[in-house]
Amino acid sequence: MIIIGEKINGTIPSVKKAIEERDEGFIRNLALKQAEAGAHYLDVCASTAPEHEVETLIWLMNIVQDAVDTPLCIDSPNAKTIEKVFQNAKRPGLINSVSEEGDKCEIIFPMIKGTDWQVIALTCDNRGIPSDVQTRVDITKIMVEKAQKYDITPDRIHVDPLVMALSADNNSLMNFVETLQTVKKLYPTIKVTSGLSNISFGMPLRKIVNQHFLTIAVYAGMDSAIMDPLNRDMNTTLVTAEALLGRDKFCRKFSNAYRKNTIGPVKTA
Ligand code: THG
Repeated sequence: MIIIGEKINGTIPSVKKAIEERDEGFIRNLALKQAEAGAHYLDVCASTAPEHEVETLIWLMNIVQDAVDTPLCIDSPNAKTIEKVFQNAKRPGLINSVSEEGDKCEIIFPMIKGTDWQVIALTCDNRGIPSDVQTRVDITKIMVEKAQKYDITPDRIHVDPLVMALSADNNSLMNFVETLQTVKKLYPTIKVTSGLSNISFGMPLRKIVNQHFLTIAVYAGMDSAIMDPLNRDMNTTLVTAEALLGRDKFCRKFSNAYRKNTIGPVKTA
């Protein structure tokens, strides 16, 4: 599983405060801890008013890149913002995200043409987030074909089917699985990603629901996850699911994680 660490996000109250106070140490610590926990990319999301977004993102990017070598996942709803901060990235990472809304693909795809950058592609368009599988697949096809014009191959695209809250849509998880299977049949090398927390919105015991969602998504073949790599219970779920599915030779990762005391009940000396 490719882990995209989600902790540097201005929607989290403590991070919002650190951004407002320009507390470099707080952000730096989140970068170090997530990298140490095994994150492959570090999401950076300013979530500030649009007029401060570019400046805030560059500030976040500089702190993270000063602290760790882990590539960034540049997270903004605004493609123009991503375009403005892109040059500040020291190494190729992930763009989060494009979709069929407005001219996002037309801004982002030429920008990453001929680079090693990858991109998260949300399956929504000017009509919003589809509730059915077919529209999600249709939107994916349009984005993959647009990407192809810039020599961006499907293996550089992480499709995010935008999982709805289960409490609002009973078919949410099954639609995610079916979208994943259909787009992978069409494009065998494409990647599928998801945040882990939308599924449980409006439900009690959210973390439990999120953990079980992860198990099913791993089984279905999800390639990357936008998650909290510091969440011990979530890590336990991930490492266990991968071992059970035969994706952890000799259960080595599982054993090492246990030995390093990063999974299972916290052991106190
Ligand atoms: N898809 C894509 N990008 C995304 C999302 C997505 N970016 C934003 C969001 N969804 C993913 N990021 C977060 C960041 C923080 C939290 C949830 C999603 C969050 N964090 C709590 C915290 O850190 O305090 C608790 C985390 C925990 O322990 O589980 O709630 O869907 N493409």
